[in-house]
Order: sequence, then C-alpha cells, then structure tokens
Amino acid sequence: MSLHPPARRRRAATLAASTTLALALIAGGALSASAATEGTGGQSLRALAQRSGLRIGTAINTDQLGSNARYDEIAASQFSSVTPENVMKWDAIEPQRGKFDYAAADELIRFAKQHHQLVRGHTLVWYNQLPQWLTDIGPSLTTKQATAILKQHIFDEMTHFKGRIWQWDVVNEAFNEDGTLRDNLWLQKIGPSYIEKAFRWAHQADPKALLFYNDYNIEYGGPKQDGAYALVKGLVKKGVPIDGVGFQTHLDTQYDIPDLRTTMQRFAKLGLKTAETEVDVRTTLPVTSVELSAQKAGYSETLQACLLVKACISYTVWGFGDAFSWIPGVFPGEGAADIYDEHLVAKPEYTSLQTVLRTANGVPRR
Ligand code: 9MR
Repeated sequence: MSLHPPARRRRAATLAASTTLALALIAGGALSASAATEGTGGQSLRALAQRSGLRIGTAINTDQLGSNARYDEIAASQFSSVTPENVMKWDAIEPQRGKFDYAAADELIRFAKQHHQLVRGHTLVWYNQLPQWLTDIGPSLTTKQATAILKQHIFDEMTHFKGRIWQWDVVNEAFNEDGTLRDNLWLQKIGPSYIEKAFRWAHQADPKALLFYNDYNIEYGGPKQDGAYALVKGLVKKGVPIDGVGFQTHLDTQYDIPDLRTTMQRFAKLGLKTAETEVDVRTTLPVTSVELSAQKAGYSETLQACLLVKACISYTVWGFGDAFSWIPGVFPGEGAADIYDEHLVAKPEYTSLQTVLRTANGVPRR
C-alpha cells in the first residue's frame, strides 16, 4: 500500500547531510533523557479533550488488551474512544463463509463500555483484509451475487454490533492517488454505485450509527482529495445517508504537514462531520532531534486543526506504542511514529498533544 503523499509534497532536503549525521549520532541518548511525564486524572488526554468537547481515541491491538497491564492502563486512562485495529475487518469476523468470530471485537467493546469509551467501527467495505473464501470466489461472481454478498456482510456485522458503535468507517480507501476509483472487487463487480449502496444498507442496519467515508492522503490538496470531495458531495446531494469523512492522517517527517484545518472546513461546509482517524507520524530511524521536532509538530498541528474545526468530532491515533506499530513492517527503516515508546513510556509527542489540549483550555469551539 502506498501511503506517500503526492510527489510534489515531498519536502526539499531540509538539512545538509553532515548535519543530519551529527544529529543522528546524538539522538538516542537525547531522546530517552527527554521522555515526557504522562498526565493522569484531569491532565490525561481524555480529560483535557473532554473539556473541548472532543473525543480522543486510539486504535487498539487486541493481542495486548487484557494481557499487558501497562497497555490496558494507558488505553483506559488516556483515551475516550477506541478503534479495533484489525478485529472488525471482514477476514477477522467471517474467516469461513457463514462462520463468524466476533470474540475479540466483543472483548474490546466490553473494555470500552467499562471505561466509558465510544467505539469507531473499522471497517465494512474495503479492498484489503478480505477473507480467503471471498478472494477465491471473487473473480467468478456475477453482479447480482457480489451485491448480495456485500449487502449480507454489512447487515451481518452491523446487526451484531448494533447500538454499540458510534462511528462506522463504512467505505475505506476507495480512491487512487489520481482521484479515480480504486480498481477493487466491488468496483469491478458492482460498479461505482457500490459506495452509495453500502451507505444506504449501513443506515438501514444501524440507523443511529454515524456513517463515515475514510481514506488516507486526502488530507493534502490534489486529485485524491478532489475525488473524495466530489464523491461525498454527490452523496449528500442525493440524500444518501453519510455523516462524515475520516482523514486517516498517516504522516511522515519527510513530507509537509497537511493543512487539515482548511481541508476539514471544505468538507464540513457540505454539512458533514469530520474526524482524524489514524494519526501517526513516522520518521527515519534513528530519530534525530530535528525529526523529533517535526514529529511533535505533526501531532500538535493536526490536533490544533481538529480543535479549530467545530465539525471535527474525534482525533484518533493509530495505536499508541511504538512496539506495536504497523510502520516498521511496511516502511523498512522507519518507525517511532507513536506517542509512547517501545516500553510504553510517554514521548515528547505525547506532551505536544497534552499542551495543545491544555492551551485550548476548554474554551468553546467555533
Ligand atoms: O494497522 C493495521 C495492520 O495491523 C494491518 O496489518 C494492516 C493490513 O492492511 O492494516 C493496518 O491498518 C490500516 C487501516 O486498517 C486502514 N488504513 C491504513 C492502516 C495502516 O496500514
């Protein structure tokens, strides 16, 4: 999967190579010495965010939940919303056709209820993490069969979780970088109307859930954002039940920080809610102090953008511990993208988020 912003966004080299090297050499010690002090009680991220009417969330790795006490403690004390990182995806909940496994997702929902957290459901219609049985039969499906399978999936999963999901990512990552629709099974078999159909079925299945379109790189202006904008504008105009747009916000210090305030306002003007749904800020390892500064800016600017846009109802990090991040597996040589380190000690990025929320001081948003 390419999560790189458009090439023209690539940052010009900001440092002479010699400076980078020098900083890299001093970085390890400097960073661990500056580990942040984590706030608890009224200074926790969730308590501070609540004062601004914002939910602050995290993706949850359910392998850690219930087996790592420190992980549980942070998940419960710092966040007011949770997203299953993998366990609500189709391959996880229906590994064999007609045989469902909701155990891990149900466990997460129990945890969320216990800790007064809301749940973002992720995700119903995607090209990735489909069960093997579906990948196998996919090419031979007729339009009618594919439509029936997708509809059944949305009803099965949403009915199971009915009333327990705050926001659903109904359709995920439907666009290519050039703003055309991604060539996935649903486009091939059903055509572009699969998106509209998915939202209509989702609303029938759980009328109270907020229904989101979710994607990456739409944080940046350009054809992909324009494609998503045209899509959701068309859906709104037709009265299709869509409530919001999720901006995944997977950033990398080698690219610019997107102007999410302007972008989210653009979508909010259509009457939609917005959310930052998968924030992380990766960088090349080892982290230099300059890159750390860019990571802190990445977190604080994106959170500020959410606070400055009233329609932005939640800010979610894609996991909180570097040891469990998806980044090193997909971007070799990169990492350190999260707000806690490998030992679940709060990093300066954590403090950046805390400072933004503290400074906002619960003043009403407009
Ligand atoms: O973090 C998820 C990782 O554990 C999975 O292996 C991966 C499989 O595609 O999906 C990751 O989460 C993705 C999310 O569901 C959608 N947006 C991009 C995320 C990072 O790849």
